[in-house]
Amino acid sequence: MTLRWFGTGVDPVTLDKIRQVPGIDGVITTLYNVPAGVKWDKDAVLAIKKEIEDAGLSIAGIESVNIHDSIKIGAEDRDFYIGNYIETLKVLGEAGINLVCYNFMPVFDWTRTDLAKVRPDGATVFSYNQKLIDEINPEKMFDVITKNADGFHLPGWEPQRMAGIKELFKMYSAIDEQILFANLEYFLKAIMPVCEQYQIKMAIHPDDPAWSVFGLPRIMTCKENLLRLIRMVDNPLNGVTLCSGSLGTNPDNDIADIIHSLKGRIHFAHVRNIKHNAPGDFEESAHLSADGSLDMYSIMKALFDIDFEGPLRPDHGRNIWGEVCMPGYGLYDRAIGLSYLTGLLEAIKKNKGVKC
Ligand SMILES: [Mn+2]
Repeated sequence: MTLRWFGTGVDPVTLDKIRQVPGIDGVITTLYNVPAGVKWDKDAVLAIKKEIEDAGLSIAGIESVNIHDSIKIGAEDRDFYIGNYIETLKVLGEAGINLVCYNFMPVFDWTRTDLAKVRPDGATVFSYNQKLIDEINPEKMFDVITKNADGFHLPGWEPQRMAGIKELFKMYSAIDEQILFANLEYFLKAIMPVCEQYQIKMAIHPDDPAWSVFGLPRIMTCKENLLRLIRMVDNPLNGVTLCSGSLGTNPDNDIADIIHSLKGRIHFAHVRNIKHNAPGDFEESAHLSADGSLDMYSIMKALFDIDFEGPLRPDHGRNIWGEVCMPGYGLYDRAIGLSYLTGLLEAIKKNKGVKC
């Protein structure tokens, strides 16, 4: 059981607080201010590792090492950026870190239309409404997200990247799903030797929401495409981050079935709930099954049944009790979520006669 932590000076949640969450084993972290495409500094990795270990925790994995757009587009300079990625993996491998989460979404990472939708109990959550997206000029999307973010910079919405957004859209204009898949395959084949050398598991995060946004291609959206990913580079180190909330944006995705079909290739799990309001319209909810549309018991049971052994974390939380935090990443609701998931797992294990 882990929680995501963005680092001192970025994340208002401190490691000493995280350590007090019952059942916590480690954190998922990153070098937050390093732009995509830049090689990670060895001393900075060792420093954050030491800081986390000094706090009585460990690094369970990195989320994320972001992929430069040239790699996703297949631009002429992609080998340069793949080279930097390989150097970063070496630095991580030498530091004893062997799980890397990444995504392959064009231009925008996760997308929401509201970062603080008020729910009936007064909690605020991320929400998404396709109708609103259809009315927004994509070049304005960055402003929509940042205006909403209480002065925090959000993962995936780094200002330096979004400054060139017009240019980015132009670069992606010739990219369709097939080309994006081919560019992903090229990238994975290039990095597999270094992953083998250090036994680093690569765990691609599904696209969120799990459909095309602003006409940009998206490929990590459903069981069929996830299976295509693991087969096209058939190395056990090429795996998936099972994010129930991202895949769950599409009600056609049967999360427990997807988990079973990816047995052995899920290296990391994000478990959270969402509530479907209408097609293309959803909001995040508490982790509790009854508060949303996903059956959290069946998701946790499926992970147990396939012998999933990687790190698992609750995902975004609601903002509750007036906490001042990065939207989606307060301590309070994520700690509640973690406790709930730990409880489900204890019951599943004991029901199967497993001691815990
Ligand atoms: Mn996720």
